[in-house]
Amino acid sequence: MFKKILIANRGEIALRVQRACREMDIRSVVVYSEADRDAKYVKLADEAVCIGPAASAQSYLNMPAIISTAEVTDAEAIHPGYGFLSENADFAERVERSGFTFIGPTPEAIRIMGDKVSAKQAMIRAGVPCVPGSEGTLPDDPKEIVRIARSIGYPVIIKAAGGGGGRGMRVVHTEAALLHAVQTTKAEAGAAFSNPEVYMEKFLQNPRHIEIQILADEHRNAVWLGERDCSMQRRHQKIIEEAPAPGIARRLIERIGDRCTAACRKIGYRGAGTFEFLFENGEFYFIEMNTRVQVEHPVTELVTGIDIVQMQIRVAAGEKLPFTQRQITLRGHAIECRVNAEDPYKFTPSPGRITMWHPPGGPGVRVDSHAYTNYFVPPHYDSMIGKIITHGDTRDQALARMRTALSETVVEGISTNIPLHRELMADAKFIEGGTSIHYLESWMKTHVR
Ligand code: MV4
Repeated sequence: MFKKILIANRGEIALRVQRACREMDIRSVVVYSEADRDAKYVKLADEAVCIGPAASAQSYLNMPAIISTAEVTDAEAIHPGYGFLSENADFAERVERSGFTFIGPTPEAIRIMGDKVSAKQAMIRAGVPCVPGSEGTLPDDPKEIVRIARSIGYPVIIKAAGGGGGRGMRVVHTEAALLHAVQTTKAEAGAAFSNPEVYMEKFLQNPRHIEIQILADEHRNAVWLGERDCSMQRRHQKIIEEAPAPGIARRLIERIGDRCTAACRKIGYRGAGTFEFLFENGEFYFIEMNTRVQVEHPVTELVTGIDIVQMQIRVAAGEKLPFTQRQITLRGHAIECRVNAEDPYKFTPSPGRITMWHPPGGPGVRVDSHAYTNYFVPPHYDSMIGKIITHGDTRDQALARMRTALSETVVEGISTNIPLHRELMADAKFIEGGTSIHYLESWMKTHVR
């Protein structure tokens, strides 16, 4: 096992990775920007090195600074967390070429999944069900484009191969609007991702966002750890996630989970990963794969009892997964509320000093946060300051515990979205379960102002 790991991230996930290291008796090095000098995880780390100014481009995205810090501190491996360099294949490659272990998949696997067209082709070949659409990227010939759209049937969605996470997409309802939409999406994709290639899919009008967590080792073992329902989102920012997904038959999940692990074995995937699906009318459709640990990983940890970050470290060190699929059982229900420093209804960021921080506690309550009383939330980064996660034997119990947890939580000095979470935990449709990806945005229209 590694003796020392460098954590190339900030905020709650830097603290989360550090906790995994400590439990495994691994020393941790954190890199930090000038804006994160006073962060709790910087003080708690065995070693901490300032690598640049607040701007991410000069600190958390600065590959030479991060790799040279690993060199001078004698770290053996680099954990990228989520965001920043976590899904950058070039970074993974430079880490490995410099003689360190990248705690994640191979650069090749990251590259395949980063290109949404090659990801989809790999999944089709591996037997994972995908949204009906173009076979590969769209051709230039307008007649061909029109023919493909007719064969799929309107509405269709044009997506950039280099996009993902909601960037570079356009919905088309009629043939009259098709060619202009394709041209515009291509131009935008060329500018944003330096890759103008686009593909086409049937547009699903009211799906849920369900994702499958997997773990794989380099010995071709792969397991799936159940699903998460991440449908409660606004502008592609998730705010509530839960496991399991309410109302979906176990045999459907098992079938799709087995497809995901078969795909992992087929492509030689290593590490933690998430298969994202749209779920509509009882069917799963693959859309993208994330090759990193995700913000919402704790809900899966609570229902499986498996420490996903520790498993990432163990498989990166070449160990075999310590369990088989049959040994994985799901217990109870978990819900996560992301706590953001923002106006709860206008969603404008609210950085600044937290003058009072009282996190909740009690049975079945977990708080993953780097915040504390007197912590200054810097304006330069994502507004998430932590996550409240509750677990119970049933969804009702997890919900009741979340209501209690939210009622106990005190954050003063900045605005947070906790008032929004309190309302949603009392919302009849959310309590019923199974709301779609459009629910929050339509809820806002009827409940705000
Ligand atoms: C779709 C879709 C409907 N039909 N693809 C948005 C994020 C990216 N991961 C894929 N996205 C979507 N792809 C087809 N064929 C609707 C979305 C979508 C969405 C998906 C997941 C979570 C939130 C979303 C919000 C708006 C649109």
